[in-house]
Amino acid sequence: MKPLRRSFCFGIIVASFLWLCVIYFVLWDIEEDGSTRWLPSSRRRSHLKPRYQITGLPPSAKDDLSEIGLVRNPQDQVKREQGYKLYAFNELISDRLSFHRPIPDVRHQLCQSEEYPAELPSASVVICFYNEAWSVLLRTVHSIIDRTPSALLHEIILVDDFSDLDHLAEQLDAYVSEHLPQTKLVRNTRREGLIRARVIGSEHATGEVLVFLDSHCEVNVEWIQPLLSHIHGNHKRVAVPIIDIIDQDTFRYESSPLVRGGFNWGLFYRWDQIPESLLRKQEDYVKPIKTPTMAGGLFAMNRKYFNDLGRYDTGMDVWGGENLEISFRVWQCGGSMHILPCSRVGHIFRKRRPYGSPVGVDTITKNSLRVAHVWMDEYIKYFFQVRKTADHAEYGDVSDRKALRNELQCQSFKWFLDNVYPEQTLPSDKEGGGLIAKGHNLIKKDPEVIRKAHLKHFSSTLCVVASRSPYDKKSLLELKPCNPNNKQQVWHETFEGSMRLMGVLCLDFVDDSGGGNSPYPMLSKCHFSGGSQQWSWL
Ligand code: LR7
Ligand code: MN
Repeated sequence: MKPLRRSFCFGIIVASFLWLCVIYFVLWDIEEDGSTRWLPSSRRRSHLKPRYQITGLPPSAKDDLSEIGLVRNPQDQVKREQGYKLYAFNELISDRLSFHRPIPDVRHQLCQSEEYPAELPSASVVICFYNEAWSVLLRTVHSIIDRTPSALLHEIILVDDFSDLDHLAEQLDAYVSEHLPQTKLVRNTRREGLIRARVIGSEHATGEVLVFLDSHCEVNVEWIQPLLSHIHGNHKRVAVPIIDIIDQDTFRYESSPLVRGGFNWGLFYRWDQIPESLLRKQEDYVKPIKTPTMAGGLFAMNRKYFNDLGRYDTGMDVWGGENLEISFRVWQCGGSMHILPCSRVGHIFRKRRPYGSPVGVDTITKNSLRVAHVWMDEYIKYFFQVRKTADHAEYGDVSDRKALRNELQCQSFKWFLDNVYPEQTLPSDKEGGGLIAKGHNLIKKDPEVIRKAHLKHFSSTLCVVASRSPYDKKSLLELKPCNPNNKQQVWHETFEGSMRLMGVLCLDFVDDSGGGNSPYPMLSKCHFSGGSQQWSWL
């Protein structure tokens, strides 16, 4: 009996050790600074994980960057810290990677046999940048030169939005003139913000098609052909690639799933599931997919159409809102917008925006107000319902944009919702959630859960739990010692960005500042409309 009991104990110890390893790797995350935290990070953005088989990704591609981030000496340490401070990504790694590095071809396998017309319009690629990292900016440009057939690349236009970092001054002039023959560098003489900077870039362009990209991208194999083919012969189409993820910490290039653009009533862009009816056969994964909106940074559009349609609202400052504005405008004024799944461009997603705004912190509210006043008709009330404080904010004069809408004889916002975005639901007027379903629309009852995890406090061993019961619709929240076995501490993160305790009630942000209280979180019935129930990872 004795040896048996010993080996039994030994077995238990081994099993527990293995179990701890599993917990460690599944739930703990290693932070930028080397510390660990309990939450899975945005780096493992599982809502951006592929839903279908990735092809062409070599098995070693996941590991080949593991050595490259090592901090070997104090200079490395400084570079790393400065990089995170200035750009919110790991510049140390970027600097060690080639401008011409290979990236995995993550397209659906059917894309490989896709054929494109021999004659396609050529493109002016416009890239605006403000204080971008040297190696990241140049890798963006080189990836375009390396992976775009020269007949299709009319030129690259770099618009410097009044950066003040040294390497972007003479050093960049010299690099462009020595190494980048097809590239024009335009310098703004004051900070315009990305919206006016793009308009300035478009004014310097002479190609038939405009392609806009952010300054921290890498284009993938045959990225431009699907976009140009889609626009060719039908100039009122706007073409958007799938935006893959370049990891801000490791610079790994990771495939994104096929999702499309939506928005919530606070006028924030969100990723939506593609309705199942559009994805029945394998071929559906490579065909153009109608999208109500786009993320904003990466798209192709006929240049004349861009101008005729009113370019951008140049009354918008710095960042935000222009992506929904141009999406509404395209659809409401007779155009269309599609995602071309065989076109893939990687983009560095960051946890924070590393720059401020010279005209005030909150340009997103001003810009969103301009969108709402010009394009949303009576639906503007839902915007104010969600963004309660916005109606006191300044948004300038929008009369010229209203005149543009008249001149182009655009459709109503109701038309847009009915015809382009019937999946959108309206927020409720009633307190405490509930939904008004629009006509035939079904509300997704069982949203996809991205992950289940404890919400752990950063510097303690406490976890967020309901102070009453997880089934109590008005329960406040409190911190209690984490217990990995306690189901009542498990939050389900859903695709739309809601956090549901045990998958039932939603983490809600109650802004009762009108009543003199500071905002606080509580549990509420899930309303599926983003806003106060949409959470993102910082
Ligand atoms: O004042 C500025 N001037 C600029 O030239 C501020 C920024 N910029 C440049 C900047 O260097 C970058 O190249 O403009 C580009 C976009 O700025 P980011 O990278 O800070 O924006 P983002 O990627 O966080 O934001 C997304 O939404 C923005 C709303 O205004 C723009 O439309 C971005 O282009 C857009 N990016 C994408 O769509 C990539 C996918 C991200 C998602 C979702
Ligand atoms: Mn960006």
